Order: sequence, then C-alpha cells, then structure tokens
Amino acid sequence: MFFSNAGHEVAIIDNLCRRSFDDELGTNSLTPIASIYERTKIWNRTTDKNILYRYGDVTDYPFLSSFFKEFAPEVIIHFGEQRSAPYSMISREHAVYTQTNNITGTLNILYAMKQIVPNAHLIKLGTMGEYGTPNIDIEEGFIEIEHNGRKDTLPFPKNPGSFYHLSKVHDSHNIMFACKTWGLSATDLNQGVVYGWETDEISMDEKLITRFDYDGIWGTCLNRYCVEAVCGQPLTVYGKGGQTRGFINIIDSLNCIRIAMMNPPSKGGYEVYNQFTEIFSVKELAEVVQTEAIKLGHEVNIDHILNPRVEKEEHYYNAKCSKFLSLGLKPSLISDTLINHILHIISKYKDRINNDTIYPHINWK
Ligand code: USQ
Repeated sequence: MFFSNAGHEVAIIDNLCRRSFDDELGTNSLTPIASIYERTKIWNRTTDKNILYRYGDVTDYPFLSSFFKEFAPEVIIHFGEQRSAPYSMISREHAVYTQTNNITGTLNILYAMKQIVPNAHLIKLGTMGEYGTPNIDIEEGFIEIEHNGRKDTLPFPKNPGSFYHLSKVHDSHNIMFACKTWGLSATDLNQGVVYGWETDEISMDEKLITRFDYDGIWGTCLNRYCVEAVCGQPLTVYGKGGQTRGFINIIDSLNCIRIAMMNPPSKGGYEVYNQFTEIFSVKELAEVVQTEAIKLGHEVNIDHILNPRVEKEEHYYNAKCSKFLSLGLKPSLISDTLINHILHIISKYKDRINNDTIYPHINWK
C-alpha cells in the first residue's frame, strides 16, 4: 500500500503461511485482519490504484518464474520468510522448515532474476541478528581486516542466536555470491526489532489494518510490553535485561525500503544497510513502557523472568547505522507520545488479547 500510494505498480505474491502458523499454535493478532483479497479490494476501491495479488509460494519455482515472466518486476522486495526466532527453535521440524523455506525461497528468487529479470534490483529483508552481539563495533555489512600484515575488506563476522537468524546469514552469503557471479544487484537490509504497526495507508480504513503480534512466539519485545501493560500482566524482561538491540518504527522501516529502492547498487553490486534508528537494552525499554502506562492509570510491574533463550544478558553493543541517515532518513523515535498512542490503540482491542499466549514457552535448550 505504501509503494502503491507512492505511484508504483505493485504486485504481491504470498502463500499466507503466517495466518496458518496462528492456526498451528493458537496465537492471534491483536488487531483483526481482513483477508488479503478483501484488503486489496478495499485499497483498489479507496485509492483508484491497483495492487495485484497472486496466491503462491516463492519456494515453488514454476510458479515464481511464470509470475516473473508475467509481471517483469524492476524491483523485488523480498519479505517472504518465516521470521520468528522462537518458532525456529520449537523442534527439529520447525528449524528445518525455517531454513528450507527461507533459503530455498531466496535462492529461487536469485535464479528467477538471473533467468528472467537480470537487471532487477533485489531488496531483501535481513536482520541485525546476523551479527549477534560481538565485543567490537558492528559495521554496516563489511569490515576492513588486517591479518598477518595483509589487508582486505570482508563481510562482517556473523554470530547469530537462533536457527531463524542463521537462515538470514545463509541468505546473505547466497545473495552476495549471486551478485558477484551473475552480476545481479541486491540490497540486504539488516533490520533491527520493529515496533508499531500504523502507517498513513493503514489509517485510511480499519479493514486495511495489518497484524500486531504480542504472544511469546511472534510478538517482539516493545509490542509485547505494551500489551502486557494494558492487560495487567508484569512486563516480561528475559533474564537480566541487558540484551541490547537496535529498534525501528514500522514507518521508518518502510521509508528505508523506499530509500534503498531509489539508490540501487550498480550491476553486480551487493549493498548492506543496517536498518534501525535507536539502541536500547530490553530492560530500559520496559522502564519506558512502565512509566508511560502508569501515567495512563495502569498498574505495571516489571518481572525478570527466566530467560528461555541462550543469549548474552549483559554485553557491549555499538552498531553503526549511518547510511540511511546520510541518504535522508528522518527517524520517528520512541517518545512518550508514541508509547501513549500505542497503549491507547491496544486498549481498543483489549478484548482480543489471549492471556494464555503471552508467557514464553519455547526454550532454546
Ligand atoms: N525479550 C524480552 N522480553 C520479551 C521478548 C523479548 O526480554 O518479552 C528479549 C529477547 O530475549 C531478545 C530481545 O528481547 O534479547 C529481542 O527479542 P524480540 O523477540 O523482540 O526479537 P527477535 O527474536 O530478535 O526477532 C525480531 C523479529 C525478527 C527480526 C529481529 C531483528 O521477530 O524477525 O529479524 O527482531 S534483531 O533482533 O535485530 O535480530
């Protein structure tokens, strides 16, 4: 909708697996989401634009290649992956599914680009989690290394924390190889933890609203804290809470993709951007939500619960994110007003919260 509104011709392919994961796990979106058919119909009617939707799976090469031949995309924005770290850690089957689905889908896209649209620009959603939490500054994609008297610029070392995050590392290697070998162009967006869900386009009609996850498998930290505050549960900080990450508002996330689209790498180029706007520890974020929720009359406690993940709970973290700023990104940062607004919207859908799904039950060990 964001790109359609900006005047681009947009086609979506989606196998709707995210909706079936909810059926598998008993989770749900806080916000009621209409079917994709209804959403595209409302969008096309409201705006007089035309988003094309095709049901299909990027791991199905005959489907993908025939779609590429029909639509001939100039830009491919690839967000079609299983994106939950806890989901990938449920069992062997979930880890295998995550890596097979994610890596095969991306490989298929690279082959379809090579064979059908070799001049297209791939914009691929990666993750800041590819780098992990090293005890040195995190660069944007590459680092100059001097070793035994010789120097080279190499991909920044990867040390991720789940089979899901690992799938993105494997994708990055495959994409870089395809650019180098076949002359494709790609931008890898190493995105931090996203929060919020509202955009100008979604606000046009309640039926255009997108999902808002809050459970222990799909919900990300800030969104979860806000829901916990509204439904009177303690905020679930995992362990000591010194886990420090880059965060980004969904509006900035879309603007970053727009900026990446306007600045494609040259043929054979593989560009990496770190896509976040602020750094917080998960404990600091819980305190921000607590303060704001108390102002609204909620009673809010913070619980340091046993960490279900294997991760450092106190560590150095200094990741660079200067490329998007130098290309003109004006970040929307976390503020009292924003948290207040998110808490208000959550209150509106409070009856849809399933308390049983909030506590995290997927253990890494
Ligand atoms: N955490 C808590 N309490 C919670 C939930 C999470 O303390 O209630 C902690 C986790 O232990 C972790 C941190 O918050 O240290 C972030 O966890 P998260 O669930 O908010 O995000 P994560 O699992 O890292 O994954 C999310 C998205 C994923 C994206 C990633 C960006 O689901 O698709 O790739 O954020 S990043 O974290 O930068 O790798």
